[in-house]
Amino acid sequence: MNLTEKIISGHLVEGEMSPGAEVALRIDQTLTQDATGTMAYLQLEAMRIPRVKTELSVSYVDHNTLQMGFRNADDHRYLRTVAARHGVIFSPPGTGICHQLHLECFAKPGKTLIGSDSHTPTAGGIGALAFGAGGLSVALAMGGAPYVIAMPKVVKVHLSGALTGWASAKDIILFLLSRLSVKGGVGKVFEYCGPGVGTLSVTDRATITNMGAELGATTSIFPSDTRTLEFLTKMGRAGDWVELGPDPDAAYDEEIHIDLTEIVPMAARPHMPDLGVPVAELAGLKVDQVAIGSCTNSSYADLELVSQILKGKQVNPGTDVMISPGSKRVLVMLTEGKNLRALSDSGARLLECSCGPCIGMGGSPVSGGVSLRTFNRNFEGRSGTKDAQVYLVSPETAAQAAINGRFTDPATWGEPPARKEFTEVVPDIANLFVMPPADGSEVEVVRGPNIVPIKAFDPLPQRLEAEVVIHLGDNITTDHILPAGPEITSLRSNIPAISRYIFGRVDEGFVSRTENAGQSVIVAGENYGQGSSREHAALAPRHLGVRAIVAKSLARIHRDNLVNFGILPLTFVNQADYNKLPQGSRIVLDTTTMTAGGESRLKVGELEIPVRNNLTAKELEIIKAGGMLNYIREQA
Ligand code: MIC
Ligand code: SF4
Repeated sequence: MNLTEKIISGHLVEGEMSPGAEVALRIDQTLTQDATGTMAYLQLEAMRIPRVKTELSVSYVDHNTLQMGFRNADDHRYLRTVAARHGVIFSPPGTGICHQLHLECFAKPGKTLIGSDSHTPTAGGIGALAFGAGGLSVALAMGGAPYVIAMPKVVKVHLSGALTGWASAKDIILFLLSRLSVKGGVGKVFEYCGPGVGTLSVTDRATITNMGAELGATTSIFPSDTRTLEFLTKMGRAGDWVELGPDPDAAYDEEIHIDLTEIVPMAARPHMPDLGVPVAELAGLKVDQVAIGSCTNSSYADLELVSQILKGKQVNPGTDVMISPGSKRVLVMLTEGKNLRALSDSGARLLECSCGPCIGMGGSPVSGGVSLRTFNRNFEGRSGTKDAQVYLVSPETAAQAAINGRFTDPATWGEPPARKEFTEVVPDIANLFVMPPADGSEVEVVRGPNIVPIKAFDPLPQRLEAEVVIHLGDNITTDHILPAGPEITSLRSNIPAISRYIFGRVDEGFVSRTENAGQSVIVAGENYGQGSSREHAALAPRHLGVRAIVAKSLARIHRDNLVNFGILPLTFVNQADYNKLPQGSRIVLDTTTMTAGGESRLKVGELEIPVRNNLTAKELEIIKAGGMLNYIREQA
């Protein structure tokens, strides 16, 4: 067996491990973050589950930590109290980014983890099998339910050689993305192996598994070896180590070879993570902003390296440079290793240990500005500035641009400094988390006025008559559907309010048109719903009356979120029919004759358009019931 199959078979509750078939997995750990967590815990409460049944569940607050106005602060108080009541560890704002903290403090090789954030596969860097999921799926897992996925194909990514010069782990994944595209990983797990693996540290590996999300992959994973043991030992968790890897004769569905000696510094151009080119090709381009951090590149090793590059230098006066450490431990290590001084003296701005500019929580670039970010997504407008030109780069490339104020050719950078993974003695950090009481039943859950309970949805009508309210292209992200930023994200626990922003940056008339339509349909091209796991991108459209998505293809997590909230995910049988459903068309669908995984016909006037549903029998039942919460109630 390969490593993925080993962990899946050890957690298999139901199903068979043949690609595409449904498998239900026992989930050992869960994580949530604040922007998706409020909804997840409201759902946990709605399911009347008194205490979580997982080995470990953690609630992180890292996305919106600004606490501008009461809404955001109230959300944090709700998360704090609901965690204590239900046996969940609470990570207060400022402690760090969920994925970096989880890697340092909780992730274990061989364990299963689901998180209400698409970058949960970061924990694959330590050998955990980790999936991003919608909040409702995470709530169900906290309640002890298995997590159901389509058994992925397992891709062997064979790494040989070692990185040279200024190339880093980030460049490996940017290279892979440029080769495979943002939909190249759909339905697949990327399992890394080969002699190159041992040359990469755990945080390097986590950078790669983190951005496997941008490939659309189900997840990515590295073996657990002596580097993993070293990392866990430094984090004071040697006892969590087990050696794990594929059998020597393991079979895979596909194979990719990467010779690490051939990797060069890369930059993903605006506005997609798969638009990578060698940095050398961009030499000369002026850079207005450099942002270093995010769950992709905010480890001590990354920031220590940046500090070595910036040491004794001044950042370019025309470039705004900001740095967010991934966790308090990273911050303390930087302080104790005297690296913070070098960063501060360079003139860079130091931000809180949180997601920050990555999701547009401040740090927006200037109008039309070029921003270099060590992050994982450069979708148009995500930075908060619609016409900004965002490039994704490694910490090395970012630091060089910070000094030079422009992209320069790596051939001119001289000798790269050695990467240091840890300080001599890794400090033990006190009071990072708030532990739940042994019995939380007396804890009062405090809800502010912005926390609105979720209303029940009606079942799918037997005859669905609906209007096509928007006709979209390929690769529509959840950031297009529901933008982030402080103003909108503070409404994540208030569906009626947040639904006013659906497609706001794409089409201002969307909300009123959809409300007027009563029942509606969205038509899209390939890979609809890629990116974030935010279930609000399904829940809020459902609130506005959207009953079906008809697309050429759909991204995994978003598709599951659509099912959870009773929206039919349909795909065209003939891709050419995509043009036959323009905005304003009216469709009729007889839902009584629909069969799981079968074809149905959309009637559009005289025309009949065949569509497929790819749903299991249970998923079809869930949608017919009007969504998962209704379904659970019916079952009970
Ligand atoms: C993101 O990177 O897009 C986010 C913000 O972390 C999202 C979660 C969210 O929208 O709350 C994700 O990746 O799932
Ligand atoms: Fe936070 Fe950005 Fe990572 Fe999402 S991608 S979890 S917003 S740091």
